[in-house]
Amino acid sequence: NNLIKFIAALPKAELHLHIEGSLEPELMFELAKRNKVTLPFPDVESVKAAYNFNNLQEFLDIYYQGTNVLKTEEDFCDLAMAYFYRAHRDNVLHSEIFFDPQSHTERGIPFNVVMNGLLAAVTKAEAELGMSVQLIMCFLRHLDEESAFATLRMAEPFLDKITGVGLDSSEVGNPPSKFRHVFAEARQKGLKLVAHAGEEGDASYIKEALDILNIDRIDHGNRITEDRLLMTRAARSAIALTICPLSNQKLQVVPDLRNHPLPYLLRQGLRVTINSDDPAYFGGYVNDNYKALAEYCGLKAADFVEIARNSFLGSFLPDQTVAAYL
Ligand code: ES4
Ligand code: ZN
Repeated sequence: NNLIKFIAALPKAELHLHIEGSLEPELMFELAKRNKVTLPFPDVESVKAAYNFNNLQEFLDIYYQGTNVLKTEEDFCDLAMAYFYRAHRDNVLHSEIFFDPQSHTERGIPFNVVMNGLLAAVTKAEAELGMSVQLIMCFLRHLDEESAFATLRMAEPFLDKITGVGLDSSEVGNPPSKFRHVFAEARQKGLKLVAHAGEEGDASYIKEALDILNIDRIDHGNRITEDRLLMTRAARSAIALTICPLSNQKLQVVPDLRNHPLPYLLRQGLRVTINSDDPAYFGGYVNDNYKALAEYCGLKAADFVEIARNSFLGSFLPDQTVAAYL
């Protein structure tokens, strides 16, 4: 109980959060009503009952379905504000949020609508809550590289407001190398690079993301434990891993949290962080994810201090700003 309070009071950064994955069923119904969209569920309870996933794909199918209620700038702003208020309550001082433009442009929502809505929320969160926020635009890896290039071109007018690009969606069968050219171009434009790797895919996906895409941070990366040399390399280069315990449990990546690799990775000197991924779908925001590691893996206050510190060290904030948080 003291540890729970300690976790709640720790200043932290969140580095792995899909804004579309923060869409709570209550807001989903409100937006469905506002936009006259018919949901395949009669009520909030039956939506929640459907959140039982055996793997990443089962989750993604329902996650993309949820995004159908998002239509206007106001919708995107409301979605993001709901997350910022919630994260602020968890003492999140800085957040780097993912968004999936292709899941919206593919269903006819203009790129600018997504951007303007999210940017309005970022401005509001910075002013009202004193949070800092950065945007990371993700490419959907189940789509082809040409579609990712088209998305990067649409982002051109907003590049000063986008910190980096990422890679998400169905991992197995869609290796990082599929996106080598578009990541190289994003790098040339001065963007930071991240990629989901080693969530369901094996350690070779992490190695490719580092060697071929030149990523600055690894999203998930749990399966790095399978490659000892890669683990040593990650520890030496102090590359951050954005680990999401409740996500791993809900998607059966780590069915029993008592077997979660995070404590081992921390002891091996890797820069691990704790994040919520898709909190509306996985049953908890960032503090709940910290708590899960306390409860199931016995992590202690000093471990959480290190992890919270890692969250700022692994962020894309300027060095001076990071130093002020440590
Ligand atoms: C995601 Cl947990 C996860 N993995 C891959 N892609 C995603 N998109 C949203 N959540
Ligand atoms: Zn994710």
